[in-house]
Amino acid sequence: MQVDWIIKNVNLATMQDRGGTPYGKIEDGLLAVHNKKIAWLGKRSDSPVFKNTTVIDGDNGWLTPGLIDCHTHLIYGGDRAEEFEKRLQGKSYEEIAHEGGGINSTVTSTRNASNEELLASALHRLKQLHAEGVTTVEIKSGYGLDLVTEVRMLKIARDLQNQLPVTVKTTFLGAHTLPPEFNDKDDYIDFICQQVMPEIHKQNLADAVDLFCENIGFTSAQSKKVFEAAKQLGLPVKGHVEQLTYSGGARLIAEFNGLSADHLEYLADDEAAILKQNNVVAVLLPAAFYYLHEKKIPPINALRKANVEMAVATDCNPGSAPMASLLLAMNQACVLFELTPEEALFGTTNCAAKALGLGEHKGQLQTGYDADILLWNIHHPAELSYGINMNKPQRIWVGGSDVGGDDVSTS
Ligand code: DI6
Ligand code: FE
Repeated sequence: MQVDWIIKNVNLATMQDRGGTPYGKIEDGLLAVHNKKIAWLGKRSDSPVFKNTTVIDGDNGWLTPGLIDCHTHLIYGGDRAEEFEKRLQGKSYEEIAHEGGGINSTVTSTRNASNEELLASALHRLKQLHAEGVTTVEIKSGYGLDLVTEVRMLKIARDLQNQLPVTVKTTFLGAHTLPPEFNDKDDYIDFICQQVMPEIHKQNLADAVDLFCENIGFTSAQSKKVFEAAKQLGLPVKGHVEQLTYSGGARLIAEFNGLSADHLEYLADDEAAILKQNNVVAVLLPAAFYYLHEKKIPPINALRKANVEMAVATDCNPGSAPMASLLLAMNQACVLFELTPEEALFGTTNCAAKALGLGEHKGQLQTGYDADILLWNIHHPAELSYGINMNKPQRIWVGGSDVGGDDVSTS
């Protein structure tokens, strides 16, 4: 068999669909890459003969799929450290939002920032994610809330893909909050549906449409209008729903066969089955829960029982989750939401790929899948959720190419 390279003396956490061994693990495995894809994987003792190929020694470490951060607001101007201080002096996230702070303070900073500034600060955060093994990232707009700035944000998101070896999926989040120049939420929804979304679609800047269905965001009737506009343009939908209160947004996403329902702290137990029936991935965002000091965790047992795919993401944003560490999100998912480390790793690989509509190409070590692969110097994959700032991948391959890692001395 002719391949570009193989790696042996390694254990594989394949993260293929569950039901088999934990983590889909294959000990003393071998993996072969050809033409940017995984060409073969299995037990070393079962492997075919690979002639004239580069052989890498995995030093008895573990291979996992490249990590996928399927929910971020990576691009924004300024920061909200002073708001963090106010919250610790007793003001709630909602109170700050009602006073014109919160998301709108970042909207002002983002509108005022140059493209270069926005790119540089987002690139810094993306480098942190990438150094931990993130090879695919979703990036939302939503801090422009006017046509010019939403377009700028999404163009910068697309451009980030040229700056680092990372796949970027973009999401239009026009329905994030009511911007200061509007008085009426319905008027604003009409504006984004009729003027902003079609233009963004025309320029091919968004892969999906998101919204904030919440008492400080938009009602489920307003959300429905946004989803209908997206559907007309053929764009898949997702949403920030049931985060701070119950709003019925998750049901709406299911009705539109959306990619994912994100946050879900206030999801009703019996709605888990509705998500499953409509193939909606539940995206858990424990960093926002942590920063906002929330009390109610998502109904994990109900989601588990209904076999809903659960993804885990950073939600990296300046207000409720100023955090650029997907491994820490996995740790928080375990400690705060009581996911198992295996579920957390499924959450940032297999399930995260499905949340982005990439389930056929990414998120698993599987023949024919993209060769986005990480090599970790660990004894067990649970270590990835267990340690805080203890692990970085030794080697990172994207589309089969070695793009670095923490230990280049093994090359
Ligand atoms: N929910 C979130 O977690 C982010 N947006 C949203 O709708 C937070 C946005 C922010 O506070 O800037
Ligand atoms: Fe978010």
